[in-house]
Amino acid sequence: MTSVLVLNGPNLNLLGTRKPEVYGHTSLADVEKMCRSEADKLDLDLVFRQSNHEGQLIDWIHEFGREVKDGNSIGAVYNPGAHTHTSVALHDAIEGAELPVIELHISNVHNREEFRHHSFISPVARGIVVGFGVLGYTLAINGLYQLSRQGN
Ligand code: CA2
Repeated sequence: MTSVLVLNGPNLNLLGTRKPEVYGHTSLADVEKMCRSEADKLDLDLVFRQSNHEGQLIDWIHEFGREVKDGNSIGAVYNPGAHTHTSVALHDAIEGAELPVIELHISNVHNREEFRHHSFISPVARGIVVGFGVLGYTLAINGLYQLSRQGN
């Protein structure tokens, strides 16, 4: 079965435990359930991962770049967390692995602090979903699926 990777960066394991006014009340485990239900509808196998470590995230991006090349995956929905605003290494990993990525943010980063307005990931993303809360994860899976079907 073809897979979709949903990747979460640093501190997203805290989802639903603090800052509900920004990120809502849903836990990462609940987000995984929502993603699994969306993937099931599209006949995709969900691979759901989170890490607080940049190198681990880079290794997974490389792994799934190979999976896409081998025809086993459509790519990744990726919430890079604060790495969005800091990481040239993750930008280079996505570009180098040629991994189709939908960049996702739960909050609208553009109506928050200035330092959240710049993304190192956006220039190498196929699409961006911002500000829809955790609903964005299912929208992004669907969008990535549609793009892959169009051969984009
Ligand atoms: O809005 C998003 O999804 C972000 O990617 C979340 C990141 C933030 O650095 C980005 O600017 C926008 C933060 C993820 C940490 O999430 C927490 C959840 C609960 C409590 C504390 C942090």
